[in-house]
Amino acid sequence: PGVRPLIAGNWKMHGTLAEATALAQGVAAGAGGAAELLVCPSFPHLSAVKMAMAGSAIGLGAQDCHAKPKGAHTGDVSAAMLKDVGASHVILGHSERRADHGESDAEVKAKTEAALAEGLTPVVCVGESEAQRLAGEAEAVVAGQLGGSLPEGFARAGGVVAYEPVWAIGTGRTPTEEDVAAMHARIRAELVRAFGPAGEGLRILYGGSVKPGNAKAILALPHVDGALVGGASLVAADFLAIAAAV
Ligand code: G2H
Repeated sequence: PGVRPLIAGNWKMHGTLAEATALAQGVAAGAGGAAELLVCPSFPHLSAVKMAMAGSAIGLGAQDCHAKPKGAHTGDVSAAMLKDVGASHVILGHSERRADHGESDAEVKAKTEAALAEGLTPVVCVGESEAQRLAGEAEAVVAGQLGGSLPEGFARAGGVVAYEPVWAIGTGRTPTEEDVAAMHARIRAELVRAFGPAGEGLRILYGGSVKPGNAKAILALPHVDGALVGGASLVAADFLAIAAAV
């Protein structure tokens, strides 16, 4: 209550330019309601998606940025470049990047600082592996990731945290409602500990196999201020159904 929910679509490495454009048009055509909407296409599709959503209030996010403002970094993209093509947000430290590219908390923190310096809103992802959950370490792991990944200016800039248990990503499995609620309460406590009262107003998204069928129950939980949606965000009607479950 008090925090406007954010429903973010993480399109990952999917689709053609034509498909991304059509998806953006479909989302824009059906947008409305209580939630703020954000879509995060791959880099080559950002500009076209921005144009396809022109006139809508839907935010545009990227899925990564480099920690440095510019330079000899072949294949990388700076926060300034994202800002320049109209992005408002950037997802950082997604578990797929932590796994595929070995991104550490320190690197995620540096990237988050770069995003903040450009006025982009970071969506910083954290989450435990299945082995860590089974070992009873989930909350400690996530608290450690938050401590290592969130820079000082994060709260001032209205940064977003996404809790994505790695074992729930793209698997169709989700934690129990109790486990989601407990983790989000812990994340809230960590944010307040780190940032004081400003931590109360920051959005904490849940991500991992969110679908139209489970969105309502998840979004009703305390300290769940929205969702980061992967697979289901690739179908405009499903993404909009999740947004309507807020
Ligand atoms: C988790 C999520 C979006 P999915 O990565 O970030 O993907 O909804 O496909 O589990």
